[in-house]
Amino acid sequence: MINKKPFGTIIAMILIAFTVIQVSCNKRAPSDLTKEVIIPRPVSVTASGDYFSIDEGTGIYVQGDTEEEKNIGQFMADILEPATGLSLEVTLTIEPPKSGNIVFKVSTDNKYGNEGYELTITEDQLTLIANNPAGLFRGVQTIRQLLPAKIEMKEKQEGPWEIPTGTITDQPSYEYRGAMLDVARHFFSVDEVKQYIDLLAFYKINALHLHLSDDQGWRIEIKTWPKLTEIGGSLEVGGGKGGFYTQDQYSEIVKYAQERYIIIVPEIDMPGHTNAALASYAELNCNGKATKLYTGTEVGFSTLCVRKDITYKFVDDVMRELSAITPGPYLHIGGDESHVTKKDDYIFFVEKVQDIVQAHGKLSMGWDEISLSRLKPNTVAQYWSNAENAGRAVKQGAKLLMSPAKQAYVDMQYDSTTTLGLHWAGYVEVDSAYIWDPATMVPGIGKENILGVEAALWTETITNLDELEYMVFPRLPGIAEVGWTPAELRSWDEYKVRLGKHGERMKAMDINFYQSKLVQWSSSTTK
Ligand code: TNX
Repeated sequence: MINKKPFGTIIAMILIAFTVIQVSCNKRAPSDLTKEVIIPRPVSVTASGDYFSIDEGTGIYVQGDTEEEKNIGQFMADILEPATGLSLEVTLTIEPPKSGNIVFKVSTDNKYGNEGYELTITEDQLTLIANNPAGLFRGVQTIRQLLPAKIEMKEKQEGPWEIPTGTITDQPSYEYRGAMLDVARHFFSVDEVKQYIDLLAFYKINALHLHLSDDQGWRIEIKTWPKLTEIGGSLEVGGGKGGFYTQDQYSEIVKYAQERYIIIVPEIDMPGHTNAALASYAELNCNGKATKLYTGTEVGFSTLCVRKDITYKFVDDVMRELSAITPGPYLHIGGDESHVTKKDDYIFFVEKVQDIVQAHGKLSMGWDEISLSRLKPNTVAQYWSNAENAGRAVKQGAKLLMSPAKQAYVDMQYDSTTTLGLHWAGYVEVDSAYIWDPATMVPGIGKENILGVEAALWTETITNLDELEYMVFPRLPGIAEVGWTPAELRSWDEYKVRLGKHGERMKAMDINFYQSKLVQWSSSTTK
């Protein structure tokens, strides 16, 4: 017999079935903190299977003793606000907070080093501990990456805003993790530089090296030599308008970077790469005649007049003014590709300039060629291609900053189809920028001789932020990981999967990145 149920009963049964399915779907799967995608990869992660949620009731309690730590709490609240629509209250306190909150603590036990941190996440509380504000700031970047990718979007998104529970203990392998931006070949505005700084901070980079002068442009106001920017700052590659930073604008960049625990390393490239200065002041030339401004892309044709006294008055004025507005320890003196400077002159010049830098209380940094000269004990040589130069620097007791062109020059094209960039050092695909170890790069030079790593963006072909992002992403996150994560925790096969998932986050951040075929991008990433 066919059991004829009334229509109403059938509807009721369907509704019950739906509810049962919904309830079982809503039941959260246990979380796994070890599976979260974090770049650079943290040193140690353990999972405990629950979730901590950020909602209207969450506050940020900062158990530090200064406004500085409170500002980091506020930085985090500001980052979370657009997508969550929540304005988390930040409180400086010594009281233990009620459950459900985020706690920042500064610990004095020196366990985490300058920039290390520990994150302990339970269902009730998220605790971030570090020895220094810089460590808290780095930890905040990890927290960002533990939330869903849409946390980075500018418009309000649907929650929930959950973070898997467990513990992360983390600190950098190398003390210096930098990015160089050439603002001389093409000028980048204060606002563009700030946007770049925000991206660098996200990957725990701690130094922005600004290449402030070259043949095609002088980009920093020097009050005692005003024509440097009036004339030397007026053009750029291709004949465009150029530009420069006033000292106040430069200070604004320094402050913005400082708030993100990033130092600015200003570079004045000398004695070669100086046509913009030579065109601005006739007296800097050996023949007393100003050169013409240059907007091409050749290198190695210019030199300061090394045996003239005025040259050192010039260098002294520039370095004095720069050191006064640069709180970071380094002044970069360039020193690369001085092809028309006699070798003896070059050596004489680099030695004198190191003295000047030291007299202004700073340490010299220079491209690896500077090792032809006697180096001061604290001078840093930036390795870009010549192992012999690197070896000579280390023998003199100098440390190396590693920017090998075949790995860390992010102005190199990805492959033969890339339209931006150059390829004199070869093509640098995303894997090449990741698969290298600073400590085994140059025979005979180990980790103890290395200050850190730096991704360099020369801008002969790069004219705006969109193009910058395309060249820098996703190679910079890889180089950031080379500098942060111990070599034994790095493998391309594991990283490429992580990067593929991270694509969604770069997309949420509106980064114009290169979708390399070597990486399987998660489906919501691809256009
Ligand atoms: C070499 S590497 C240079 C720069 C160019 C760059 C282009 C180095 C220290 N100097 O002047 O812009 O190649 O990739």
